[in-house]
Amino acid sequence: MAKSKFEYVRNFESEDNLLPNCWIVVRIDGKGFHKFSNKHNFEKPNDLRALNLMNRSAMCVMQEYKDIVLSYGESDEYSFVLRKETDLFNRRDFFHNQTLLYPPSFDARIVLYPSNENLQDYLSWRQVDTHINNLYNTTFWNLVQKGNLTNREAQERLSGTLSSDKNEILFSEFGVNYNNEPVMFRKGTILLRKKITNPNNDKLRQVIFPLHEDLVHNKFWAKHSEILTNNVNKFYNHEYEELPDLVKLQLNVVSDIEEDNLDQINTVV
Ligand SMILES: Nc1nc2c(ncn2[C@@H]2O[C@H](COP(=O)(O)OP(=O)(O)O)[C@@H](O)[C@H]2O)c(=O)[nH]1
Ligand SMILES: [Mg+2]
Repeated sequence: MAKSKFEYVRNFESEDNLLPNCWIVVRIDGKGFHKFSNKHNFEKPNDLRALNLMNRSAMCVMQEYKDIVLSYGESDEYSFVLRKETDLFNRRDFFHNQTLLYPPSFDARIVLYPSNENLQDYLSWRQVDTHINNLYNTTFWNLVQKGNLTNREAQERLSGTLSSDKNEILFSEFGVNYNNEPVMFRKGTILLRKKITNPNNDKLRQVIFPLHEDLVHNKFWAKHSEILTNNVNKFYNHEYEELPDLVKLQLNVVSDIEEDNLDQINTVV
């Protein structure tokens, strides 16, 4: 094909490949969610509909991009961890400044973590952040909604308090034991690929499974050793009496994407 005189502008495209041999984390964060959640009457401090929608959307992202080994979500953010060997888009910086899920819109950043320890620390950082924010927000909204404080008064009341003080306020003033708050609010959501028995036909089936476990401690990484060792074929003996809705959704509603998935899995089993 003849080159036009305009062709030279291609030289302005700079290579922005990501370093090989590193974990790639893409974190998206809702744009202006403070306003968005107010305008859409989100429940305070946690809106179950919004969180479930975030989890469902992240599940779809994982169905589309098989190189995502783990996703972690809370509030208006989600982190997607791509396996070290991924060659997705030739490791080009494809998410930069690009909206992943909409509406609403999200900003995205990519961070590289060379060691397993770095990746574990990254996820621990996000989960500890979830804890700090959720304990604060739960106490704040109890003070406002049940304690009849204004937003400003609640903010002043909580200024300089420790976790133990907030637990105490919740318990002594509102009869709330923070540890009994829904675990999804306290720990966020971890999405992993797991092989389970499909109760519809007793066949093995790989699904994206939501967990709300503590990932700061080594126990999590030992229990879900496939994340770091890249082995997804182990059977997962989940401890739930009933499968989470997100899993049921995958077992009952077979979309085109999932049909692709099924083919792959049937050859593995
Ligand atoms: N009421 C409510 N608000 C939420 C929920 N999840 C996120 N938000 C709001 O979204 C904001 C997310 O924080 P951040 O990303 O720092 O703020 P942003 O720049 O406005 O998106 C929080 O401060 C809340 O105002 C929710 O479940 N319920
Ligand atoms: Mg945001």
